[in-house]
Amino acid sequence: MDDHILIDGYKHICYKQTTFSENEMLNKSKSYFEWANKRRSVRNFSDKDVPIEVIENIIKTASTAPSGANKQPWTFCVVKDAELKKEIRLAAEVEERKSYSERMNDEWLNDLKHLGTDANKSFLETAPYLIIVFKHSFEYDSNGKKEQNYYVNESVGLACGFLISAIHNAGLVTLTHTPSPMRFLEKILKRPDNERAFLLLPVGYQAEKTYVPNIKRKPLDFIMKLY
Ligand code: IYR
Repeated sequence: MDDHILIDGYKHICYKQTTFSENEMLNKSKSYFEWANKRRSVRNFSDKDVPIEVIENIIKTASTAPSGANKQPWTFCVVKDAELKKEIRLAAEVEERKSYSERMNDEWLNDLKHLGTDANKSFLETAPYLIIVFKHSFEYDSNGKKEQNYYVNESVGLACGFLISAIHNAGLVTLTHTPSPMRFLEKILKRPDNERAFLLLPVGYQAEKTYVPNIKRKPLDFIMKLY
């Protein structure tokens, strides 16, 4: 018999968060930060394969994120097929060429200079997997009637954060790629009309020799205000 109560007729199960001594908490929070601070966005991938079970675990982790009314308004499309990856790369590069030459203004292009990005997206073919995250603007119930979702961008953004962290935890790398507009992904992957492409993440091992820009994270004084 499980430990539960009814609140307004709805089952609530007993929840117990594991707690630590203050000393353990200090050590754990510090080492978690140090581990998180090692993560970098990487654009150079090895083509070495990764077991699909690892990708499945990463996606299950992403789906533990909180969401508006617990609607979990997301689909994670995993692309391993080489032909499909090529099709996505070609379509992304069409948009990216337009973005770099027409859509992004001088300030934006200038802000990106130190990252060394351009319209070439070869990583979309090299990485063993592409995870394309779709947000559900709304749902269809079993009768085809539309149902609302809530805080969809916040929810899916949180799930993507969990996803990126899980990828880092597995010793793999990724990059938040946002070829804009992203409607081509809905067409190529034949997604239903309640789904909108949100983020594209290539996932795999980093290439043997990888360099990343020497960026710095803002110090605590800049990002935290204690009241
Ligand atoms: N989506 C483009 C451009 C780009 C935009 C931002 I904001 C970045 O931080 C990095 C790149 C691309 O992926 O190249």
